[in-house]
Amino acid sequence: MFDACVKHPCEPFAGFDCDLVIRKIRRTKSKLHMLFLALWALACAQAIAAEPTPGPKTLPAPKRVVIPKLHGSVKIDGELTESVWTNAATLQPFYENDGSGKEREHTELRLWYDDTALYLGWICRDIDIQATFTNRDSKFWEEEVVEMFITPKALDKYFELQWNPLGGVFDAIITNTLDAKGISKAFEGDWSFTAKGMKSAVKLKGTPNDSNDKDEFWQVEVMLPFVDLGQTTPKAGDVWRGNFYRFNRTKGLPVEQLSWSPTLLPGFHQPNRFGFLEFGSFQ
Ligand SMILES: [Ca+2]
Ligand SMILES: [Ca+2]
Ligand SMILES: [Ca+2]
Repeated sequence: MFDACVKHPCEPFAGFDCDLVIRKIRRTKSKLHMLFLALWALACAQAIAAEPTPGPKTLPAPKRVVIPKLHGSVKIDGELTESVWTNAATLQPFYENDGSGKEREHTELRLWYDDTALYLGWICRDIDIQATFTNRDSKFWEEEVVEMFITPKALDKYFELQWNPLGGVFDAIITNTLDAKGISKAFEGDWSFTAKGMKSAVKLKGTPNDSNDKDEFWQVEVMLPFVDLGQTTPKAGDVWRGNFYRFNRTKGLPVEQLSWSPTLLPGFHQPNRFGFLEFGSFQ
């Protein structure tokens, strides 16, 4: 509308200062434009502020795995060479826990169980292995570590177990306070818990804490008796909740906070986002 007037001369309006009218119209147009932009920015800001934090139920479903029940003896020495490992469930690859992408290197976790225990076989490709802690219940997540969070039932109370490249072990029972949407508000750990019957061993190829050369991998073999978790052997079809995580560091690059089933919420301690661990039948 304004452009139409500007394009056409103002002859019918003799006595008017046509240029002045056009300048006023342009100023008015400019002010309206600014006002429109300001209102639009305000509306956008309000929309962003009003956008609710996504609840666990609005996010993609967590992953699910069937853990096979197998029979086979293993020597817990860090070597995953026993034939039973080839029939285990395999979880791979791992992803950034915030959903921002796939891991830089490669993580693989093998899982199976028998009448007495759950078995985990971790294989972590790693060109720069970084670990110095060895004491039980060290803050391994400040270096490099793989972790399992697992619960047979309640989501606000679960076990946290960790293994690092030097054979270090962390075990605790976590109590997590969840809000109405099921998002973690706060959590605390009872580090005095000890998985007394658990056995684990590491095999490593590389030179930890020397970033000038290129390492290859570290792996962990774990046998965790169900009795350590206060449980009897699960029946086929039982479903527990759990997730598997890894902290990976590489000199000069951001720390990777990896998970099998990304929580897509802040942090690893989001039990409503744990995966579904179904115990399978005997194979
Ligand atoms: Ca072995
Ligand atoms: Ca402990
Ligand atoms: Ca590393």
